[in-house]
Amino acid sequence: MANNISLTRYLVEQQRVDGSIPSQLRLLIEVVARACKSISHAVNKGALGGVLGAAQTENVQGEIQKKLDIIANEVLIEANEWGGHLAAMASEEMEDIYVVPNRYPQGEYLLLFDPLDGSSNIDVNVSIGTIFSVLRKPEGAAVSEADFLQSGSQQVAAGYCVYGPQTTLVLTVGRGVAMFTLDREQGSFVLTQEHVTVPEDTQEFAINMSNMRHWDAPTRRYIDECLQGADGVRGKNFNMRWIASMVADVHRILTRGGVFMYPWDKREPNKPGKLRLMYEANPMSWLIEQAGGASTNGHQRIMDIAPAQLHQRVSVVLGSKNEVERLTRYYGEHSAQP
Ligand code: AHM
Ligand code: MG
Repeated sequence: MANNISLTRYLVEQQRVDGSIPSQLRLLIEVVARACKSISHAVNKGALGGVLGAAQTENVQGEIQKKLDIIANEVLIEANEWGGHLAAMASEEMEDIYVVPNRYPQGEYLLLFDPLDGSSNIDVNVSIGTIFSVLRKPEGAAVSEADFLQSGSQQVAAGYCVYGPQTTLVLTVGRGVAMFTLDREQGSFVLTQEHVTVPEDTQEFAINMSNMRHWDAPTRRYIDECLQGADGVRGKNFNMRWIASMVADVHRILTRGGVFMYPWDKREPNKPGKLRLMYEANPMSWLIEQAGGASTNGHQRIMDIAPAQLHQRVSVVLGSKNEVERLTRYYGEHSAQP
């Protein structure tokens, strides 16, 4: 790989090769990356910047917002509203869509984001991140929430930025997955890995084990078998990791394989899961699939789900292909039981 390929150069060259990044989309990705740089800066300052702790507000999901949730949301909106590349935005932290104000030109794209994923890790100095997904605005009338209700397979770009020991931006526009590391001296994202692949097999799973008693039967069976290790039907030992920041767990899986699960559970039986389809599960599913992995809700490919609501939740199993397929089989066998 050539040295020092900036995100800008990567995007320009990619457009030349296969036409996959028209100029409005390139501007959009660059602006999101710039916003992530600014969020990374705020995250790094921590207590010195007065950004830790809770705000006195709740978001649409009924969760207490952290100061950084709000800061990151504002940074993304302010960075993206004026460039003419977007028609509207939607965020985990806002109940309604944010339509680009009249004083700015409207573009052809829609941006969705979880501005600060892993909020419970902010104050304990553990990796957190920003997740984003880009859709094309359907032709026609003024932009509305209904325009956002497209399946994940309609995404034109998706990615995340993880604020960890390094700040890394991970991106797909449908031609594989590329990773860019923030060079703080240059102030730019530099390409550090292309053609990211998730190994088909793994011996590592990620799930919040404290919810075990609430799980459904297929999840229990799968994890039980992993825990039996070399003595059980799997005939091999498994390791476990759970960071409680989806960005960090997915980043590990893109780096060395594994399977990530946040299944439906009995704590809130009327909700399909904890994670949100539009700005968490869909972008992560596309990245994982683009890297050769798989992603399902147990019954259906996540990116085939037709969304009914902006803040819809979903059960998530994603990562190394053979493990995801095994779990899908367990779901199939379970629902086939009388
Ligand atoms: P958030 O977007 O409000 O931070 O919530 C999503 C996070 C995911 O990043 C992570 O996988 C999960 O919630 C952790 O949940 P739990 O604390 O139940 O283990
Ligand atoms: Mg989140």
